[in-house]
Amino acid sequence: MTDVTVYGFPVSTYVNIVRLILTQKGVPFDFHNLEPEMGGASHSALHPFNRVPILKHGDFTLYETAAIAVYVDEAFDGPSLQPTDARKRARMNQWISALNGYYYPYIAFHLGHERLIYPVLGVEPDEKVVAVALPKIAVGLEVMERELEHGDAYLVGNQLTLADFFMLPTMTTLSLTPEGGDMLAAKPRIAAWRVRMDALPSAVEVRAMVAPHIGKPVEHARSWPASHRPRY
Ligand SMILES: N[C@@H](CCC(=O)N[C@@H](CS)C(=O)NCC(=O)O)C(=O)O
Repeated sequence: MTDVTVYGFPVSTYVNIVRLILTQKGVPFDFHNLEPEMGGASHSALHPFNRVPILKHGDFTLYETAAIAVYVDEAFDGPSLQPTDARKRARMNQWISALNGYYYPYIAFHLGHERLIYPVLGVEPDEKVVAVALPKIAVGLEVMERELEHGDAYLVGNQLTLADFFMLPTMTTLSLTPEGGDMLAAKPRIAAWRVRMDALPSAVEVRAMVAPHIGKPVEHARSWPASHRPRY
């Protein structure tokens, strides 16, 4: 019995950030698969911008992953995933903002859609979108590799923080694309960080939730070439 529900579609990068953080905190939750409702009235009632995830905790409903992540960390027991030191917390928030602004858009939204989501739906990939994304992704990977050069276990020193959980699903998506696999092969520190992250019991548990849905059509994405695809 739990009073926490995550709403979203199963392969969503942002949904999986929230599932990872809840699992890491030891918070039991139900998952409501919104796939058949995406874009409809019941979805809009939960998220006025028609995105996922949405978190319900009792009578409290919240959208936007950064807000949900901090709420979960602060509202529930379990080891804190936010540093107490102001500069380290700022660094964590820098990573979260960078994920939202630079990593997720080029890796998941552009490359991931063209290579992983559209082909399964029989939609021809737009190679121009891929070509524009790749150099942007290369910059992001160089930044991350450099930051990990200090020998720290995680993105903000040796404390596992929300930042690591924000980055993990996007890096996993990248690794599933042929271009991403090649780019990551040349980044040993990111590889070591991924091995560490993937071995966390929370990551193992969430991977098992997602696995049955990998490679299956995301039906509501049929409208994305018209609504979401960048035009160059
Ligand atoms: N700013 C939002 C972004 C969430 C987002 O873009 N989610 C994607 C899935 S990873 C989504 O809802 N896509 C559905 C759609 O656009 O139809 C957040 O941080 O939660």
